[in-house]
Amino acid sequence: MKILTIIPTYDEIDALPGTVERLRAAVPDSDVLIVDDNSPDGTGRFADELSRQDAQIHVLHRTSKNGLGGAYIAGFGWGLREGYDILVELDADGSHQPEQLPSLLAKIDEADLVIGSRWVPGGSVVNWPLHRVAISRAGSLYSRTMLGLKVRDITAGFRVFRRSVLEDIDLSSIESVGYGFQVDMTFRVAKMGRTIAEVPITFVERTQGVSKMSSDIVVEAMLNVTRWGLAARARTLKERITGS
Ligand SMILES: Nc1nc2c(ncn2[C@@H]2O[C@H](COP(=O)(O)OP(=O)(O)OP(=O)(O)O)[C@@H](O)[C@H]2O)c(=O)[nH]1
Ligand SMILES: [Mg+2]
Repeated sequence: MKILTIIPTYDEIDALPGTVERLRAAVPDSDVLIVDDNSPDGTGRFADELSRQDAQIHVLHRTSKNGLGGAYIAGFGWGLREGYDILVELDADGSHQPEQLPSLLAKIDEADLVIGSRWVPGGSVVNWPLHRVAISRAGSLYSRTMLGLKVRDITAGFRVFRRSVLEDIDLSSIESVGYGFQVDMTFRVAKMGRTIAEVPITFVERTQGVSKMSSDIVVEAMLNVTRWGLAARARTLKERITGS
């Protein structure tokens, strides 16, 4: 099984070295793809340096900051073309601990998508203020209810996909940039009837660099979830009325 871990970066020069080193030690079989959006702090040049020193590290440069969703879609495209079987999403900022990746990978035999979850028994968050916990839990609960999903941590960004599930999703039709991207992917995988498993993780708030989370990203996710949820309900109602 060929594994690729995709790490999107925007101004992560302080955090990226530790994350990559830990990942290479924790899962030596996984190749790494850093997707950098022309970070002003030189993260892209640093990533090139890493890739010169280690044949398993690759870099994809994009011209400007275009959101986490766009970075992952570009990374998935690259990974599928290069023939990887398993594609992993991992933040650069240390929130997702590479040492926990083996427990996610262990579940991919049984599921098409494995989510590293903060909100299943055994999962937790370190160093989050109460309001971040509240936003994340409320966001997951709202999305779960609106979209009829069973997943507890829908916005989570520590994930493992089988290539076949990514091949079956029309990645070019995904517009969301922030958390909405993770929700959108979860919804699509579930609608396709594919299996989703959640594995508990300890999510550690970043101690280096600057968060790219913004209220725009939360609002985008909420509006999209509402739109998708209502559209799904309208479709069900129409099917009931027309009997088709
Ligand atoms: N390539 C690329 N990467 C991005 C972009 N926005 C965020 N990222 C990366 O995506 C990962 C998650 O971003 P964060 O800023 O940590 O967002 P977050 O985890 O929602 O917010 P915090 O909880 O505050 O850390 C990090 O590795 C970022 O560098 C972007 O526009 N382009
Ligand atoms: Mg983060």
